[in-house]
Amino acid sequence: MRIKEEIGMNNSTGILMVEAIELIKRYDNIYLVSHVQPDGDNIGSTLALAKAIEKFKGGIKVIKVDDIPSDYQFLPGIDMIKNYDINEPIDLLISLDSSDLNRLGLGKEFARKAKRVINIDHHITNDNFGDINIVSPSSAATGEIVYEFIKKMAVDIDKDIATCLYTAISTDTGSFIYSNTTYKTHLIVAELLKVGIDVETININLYQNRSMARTKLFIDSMNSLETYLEGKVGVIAVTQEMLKAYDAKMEDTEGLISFVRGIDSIEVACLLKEIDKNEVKVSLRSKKRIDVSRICNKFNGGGHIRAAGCTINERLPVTKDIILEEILMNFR
Ligand SMILES: [Mn+2]
Repeated sequence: MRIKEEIGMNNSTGILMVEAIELIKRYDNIYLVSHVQPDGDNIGSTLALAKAIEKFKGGIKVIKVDDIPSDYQFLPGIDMIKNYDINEPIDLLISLDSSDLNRLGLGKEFARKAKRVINIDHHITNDNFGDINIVSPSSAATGEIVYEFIKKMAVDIDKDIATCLYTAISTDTGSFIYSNTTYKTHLIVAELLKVGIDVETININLYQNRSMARTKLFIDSMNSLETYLEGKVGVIAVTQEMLKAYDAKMEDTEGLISFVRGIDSIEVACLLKEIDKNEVKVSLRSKKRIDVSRICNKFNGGGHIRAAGCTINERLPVTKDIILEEILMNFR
């Protein structure tokens, strides 16, 4: 009993969840959406909530706003993510794991059309774009909030839902080692394991499934590593040319930046992803003291203290200079 109480979030979050569930009961045309460039928390928490609402009242639609990386194709309910016509009636849009409307890609248009928007997220930079905002920056993953939400709905967490939630929480905590991991994280995951999910298979799918193309991309980009401040800052880059050479996609860079942060001297790791000639996506990770969400905020990006990102519309070498200057300033 005591454990159940401890997992629960604070009162105001609970009230917001009750209000959100009332909207789910009231409306017919309900859509779920998450951000572009989907990750495990995005897809896992979306499918978990989709399956729960399916059990709760049925008729839920999940909007596809980007391609699904191959790592997550094993997830139960992955086929629920589809293209939908913006001209269909839409009453309620539930956004997951997205800090602002722009991150939703074409989901933004659905948000504009919807009568109500529920915003469920854990990014500290969330701008509360919803009519109901269930935003909990202390949660390691949106999957943790969705776990609470499904409990509030009084929907039974079955193996499929638990598999999706485990994936969401495991990926956003780097397999439960990042600083966002709390005792609540472990309590929730303990509840998920109780359901009898196949953790071994999930972990092989998530972490022991790297293609050879991706491995070669890793080796090549690690060769581009440059360090600054006596090895405290590490920068690597992935160019379009490299992707072409290994027939890889930008999503294949997943895990690269953690590898750089794993170097003993590194405090800030930076990955530069060349999307286009004049568009570079910057990913930052820190180890102990630098708040990288503050750095990314300056360039209209966002994220978390130890993991953040932004986009800079410059050529790759120029972007490197701009972001490096900002990073180095944070060490003063
Ligand atoms: Mn997340």
